[in-house]
Amino acid sequence: MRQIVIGAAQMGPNQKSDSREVIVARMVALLEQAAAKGCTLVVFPELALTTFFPRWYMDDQAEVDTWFEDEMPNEATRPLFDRARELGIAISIGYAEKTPDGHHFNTQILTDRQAKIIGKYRKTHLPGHSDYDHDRAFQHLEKRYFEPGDTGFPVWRTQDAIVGMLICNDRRWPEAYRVMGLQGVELVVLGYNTPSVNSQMGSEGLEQRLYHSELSMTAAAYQNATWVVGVAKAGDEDGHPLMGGSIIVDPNGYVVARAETEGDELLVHACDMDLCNFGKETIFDFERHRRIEHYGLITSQTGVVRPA
Ligand code: CDT
Repeated sequence: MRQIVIGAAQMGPNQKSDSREVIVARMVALLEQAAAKGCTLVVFPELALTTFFPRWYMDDQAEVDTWFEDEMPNEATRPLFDRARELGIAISIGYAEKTPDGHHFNTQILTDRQAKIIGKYRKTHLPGHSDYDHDRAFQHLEKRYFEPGDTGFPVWRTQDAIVGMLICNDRRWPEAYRVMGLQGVELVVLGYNTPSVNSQMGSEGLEQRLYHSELSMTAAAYQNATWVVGVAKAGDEDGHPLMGGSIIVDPNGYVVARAETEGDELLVHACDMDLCNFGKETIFDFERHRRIEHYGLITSQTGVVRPA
């Protein structure tokens, strides 16, 4: 048995006026709870350190940059890294990253149990739009503030497992999981900020939005015989509701833990990485069963081309 006790640290809302220090203190409190339950890995949401700022239209790049981190760890996040090291807990955190040469990414990092960063993933699938959209009930300006990630979908060996990361909208794209599946991934950790309301179809409803989120993660877990841990930042951020629905999914696609609130809430599950073996050796033994001669369109064509 290769067991990792994983904490999915769902976070409640971060208001625009909340300082990084106040937010990090909440994250440390979740980490302490995780330690008491024996976790060796805790996963935090996308853009964990700030409000979901892409809902706000900004013209001034200096203002935009106030939502980004120039280095990690930094002064505000050091208490989290220090406590994680003392407790021997690996962490995965999402944040807005500004690189020394001025690039902007939506990023997630993974540490080892000594709080050393061993992996960095930059969000590939950026939803939303670049310019102010008058037709939406509210804005989703990820394409304005971030560049598409340049990392691809790497995996890392840590805690005797093969681990990969995704960020929010990435969780809806089967290609992303499959690229990691082809590297033997056994655990996909991901954070998200998903508005409770569809800005382009208000009638959609929360139930369907939660269903689509869960469907994406459970299907991918089964089809790649991997654990998936999806962690929300939820609740009302300055009048804009984000849905919860954080889950831990086993390699058969079953949800083994699910958040019940839209606040700070820790889900814990002892995840046995050896549960991935059966699926990987049988129905999803890629080496024996995949037919790559028929998959070319997936990488040669982006959009739909219908027959004449
Ligand atoms: N953060 C993020 O990627 N949210 C998207 C919302 C899509 S609506 C523009 C998501 O897929 O959950």
